Amino acid sequence: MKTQKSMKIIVVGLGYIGLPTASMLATKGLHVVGVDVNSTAVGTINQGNIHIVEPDLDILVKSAVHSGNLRASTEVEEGDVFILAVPTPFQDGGQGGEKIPDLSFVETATKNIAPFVRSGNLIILESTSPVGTTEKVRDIILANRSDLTAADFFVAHCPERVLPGHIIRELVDNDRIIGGIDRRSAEKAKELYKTFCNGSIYLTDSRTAELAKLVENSYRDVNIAFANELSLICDKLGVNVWELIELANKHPRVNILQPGPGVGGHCIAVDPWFIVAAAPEESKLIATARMVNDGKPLWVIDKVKEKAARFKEPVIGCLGLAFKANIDDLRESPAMAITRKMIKMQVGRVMACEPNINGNNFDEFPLYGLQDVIRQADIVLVLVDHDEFKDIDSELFKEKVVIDTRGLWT
Ligand code: SAJ
Repeated sequence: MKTQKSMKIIVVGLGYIGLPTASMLATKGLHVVGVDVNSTAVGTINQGNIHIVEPDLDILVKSAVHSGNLRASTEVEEGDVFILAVPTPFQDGGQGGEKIPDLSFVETATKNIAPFVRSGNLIILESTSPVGTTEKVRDIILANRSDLTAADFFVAHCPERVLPGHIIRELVDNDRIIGGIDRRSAEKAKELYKTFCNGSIYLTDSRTAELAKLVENSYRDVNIAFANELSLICDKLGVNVWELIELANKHPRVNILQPGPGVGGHCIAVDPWFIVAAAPEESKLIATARMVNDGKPLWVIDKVKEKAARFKEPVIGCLGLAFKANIDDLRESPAMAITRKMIKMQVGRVMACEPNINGNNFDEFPLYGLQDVIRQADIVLVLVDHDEFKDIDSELFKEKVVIDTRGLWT
């Protein structure tokens, strides 16, 4: 049996999860090869640089590459452990209009590693996945390797749980769940994660681990939907939703989340659909929550249209485009969807401000500085609670119509 330090780990997918995990393992002294189809990203990483924005990731990658323990490549090779950290997006196609999971990246990655799997290897699926995907990974390997039996290699699911913006800290501190295809697989995966994870590591079977991850994000989605629904009710009844929530949360067993312009990102807006697609009849609450959250951007646009009707040539200042505060990630961002749609519908002249994005690297529509937007806008629409927006002098927007979807100034 090899010692941890002499083991070679192949990490497939060098995105927000794969790259931090690969770098963390490398800085703990393990030999890591990161594999990605994006040759530009591979080149960037091999120079010790990064292609994504995440606090402190640059330092970690630099030290991993300079230690000689992390190397990036576009080609898979033999190793002792394979970690799959590829995207699992969704696509339209459910019979009831629901979204269904797109497992093509996991399937392709598994087929790519299949020729390199040797007896005794461990394969870990990190990607958030529908129930049964870990078993599918095993079956794809077996279908591509008639010389191997299921007893020859180990397969486990270790879902990532890190919060974008805090990935490095949470990678080390968060508890982990590991679900093995069998007990031995889970135990082997635990040995590996123990090299960098300070949190507790809980072992279970692969299907429970898969569902636990989906449930965590669905729990948050349902709770945000409750807050978003309250914001609609409060608007109708003339009650300040932020004050309402603050007061209700004084109850020892109440903890309502915050309403917003909708739910974005590539996790919470996606993962609940994996449960709905698998058990549509049984997951009515989860599906409804998704629809409440997905309906919020349209509600915000209607609010803006209602106010804009008062002006002959309304100027609408959109504050923030990212899917949440203090990041530059635009994936599934409700702020982006709202801004884009208002431009398309010609609700008025839209001036967007996103302090975390350099306007020179963004060509979909022009970006403006904060002061310009506030000065020129008739309607100021707060879409993201970035720190930069928090301390604006309230005198500046005294005469303006303010629609604050994040409760930043209320
Ligand atoms: N949001 C609200 N109101 C709130 C909280 C969030 O409107 O009270 C919105 C945010 O603005 C954003 C969206 O929800 O648009 C999601 O943001 P988030 O911070 O709740 O979560 P993510 O998507 O950045 O990360 C989540 C995390 N999951 C949970 O907290 C249960 C993270 O731990 C997971 O690892 C990640 O999904 C993932 O990759 O699955």
